[in-house]
Amino acid sequence: MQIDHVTLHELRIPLVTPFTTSFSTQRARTVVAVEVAARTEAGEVTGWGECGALAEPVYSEEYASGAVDVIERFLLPRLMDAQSLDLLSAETVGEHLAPIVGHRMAKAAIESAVLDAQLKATRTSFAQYLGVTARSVASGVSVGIQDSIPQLLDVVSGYVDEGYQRIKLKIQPGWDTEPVAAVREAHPDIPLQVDANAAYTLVDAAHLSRLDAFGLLLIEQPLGEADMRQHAELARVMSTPMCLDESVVSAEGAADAIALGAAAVINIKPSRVGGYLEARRIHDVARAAGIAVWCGGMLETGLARGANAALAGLPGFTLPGDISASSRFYERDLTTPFVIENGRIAVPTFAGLCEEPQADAVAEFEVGARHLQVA
Ligand code: OSB
Ligand code: MG
Repeated sequence: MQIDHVTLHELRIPLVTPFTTSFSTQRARTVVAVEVAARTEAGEVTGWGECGALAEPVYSEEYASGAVDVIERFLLPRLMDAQSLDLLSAETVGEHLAPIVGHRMAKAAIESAVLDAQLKATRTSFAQYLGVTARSVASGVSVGIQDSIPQLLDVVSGYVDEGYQRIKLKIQPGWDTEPVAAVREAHPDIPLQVDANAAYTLVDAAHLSRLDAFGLLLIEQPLGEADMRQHAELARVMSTPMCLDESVVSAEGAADAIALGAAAVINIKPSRVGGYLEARRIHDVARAAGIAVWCGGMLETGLARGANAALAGLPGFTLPGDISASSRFYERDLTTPFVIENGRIAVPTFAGLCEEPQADAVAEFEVGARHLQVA
């Protein structure tokens, strides 16, 4: 494959409701989307890749405008060196970009765009590429921190009525045992889990253990990103299964977390770990170790939501993912919206990772674009 032209789109898409986590309140999603125009044996194709980085470095150290900078200054030049030797394919992107440290969400966006182009050129769906035969995956929803418990109960009931099969509550100090108790009381049988986004320390172990009373599927990332040993210690005092998100950014890290007893479950977010190919490797490592995984999200648009659904069709994804309908976050998506049907999201059958975004949607939400002639 030869890439002739790359466009870095910066979009700002309003959310249907603010999304509050322990680290921020978001009212809109800033999305960097990489568009590559490539020449392949099958002719000219366009590929798209979404960058998971948020506008601010609050979930991880990456942020949207930083991703634009590192893509333009450091990642694309590496790719172009590779393509001058005719070594470019989706499977080699990771190796070409490996000399640049970190910046996994930026790398994932490029790998996704190249993979999308490659699959479109060969008229292959992402599910076919992965060997996924599942036609749909269970849909879970991530519920942000609310202003009050009655409001939380309203929001959760709305999602239960829409058919979501699993509820994830964001928690933080001061918003944990009470909201969880209230939701559990209102929905005694709903699969329920919590996500703290690193808002606690090991000193809170006794307090967090009070969550054990609510029959949760798991507790996600209670402690800091670097606190692997402390997560292992907390896992020993809690009966709720320990799940890592922020702390696992590679297959090697997943192997370490499992060996240390820091993770009984892993949230696999393709963007966090550098792309779908590394996400697959983490799935393989976890499955071999008997560790459950599920597919997390970064408020993906239609450029990545379907690819997440396809990934979640792999057999190790035994828990419902944060793979909700487009309408969970967006009134208007960039592509045909993903819908929830009987609590499930369909695994896409179109070629590539995503549908080509609608030009008028891109125009509506675009706040900036960089056109890079690279050939
Ligand atoms: O920790 O899982 C998280 C969104 C942004 C950053 C971090 C997280 C989240 C979510 C939303 O929980 C998941 C989704 O996309 O539905
Ligand atoms: Mg999380």
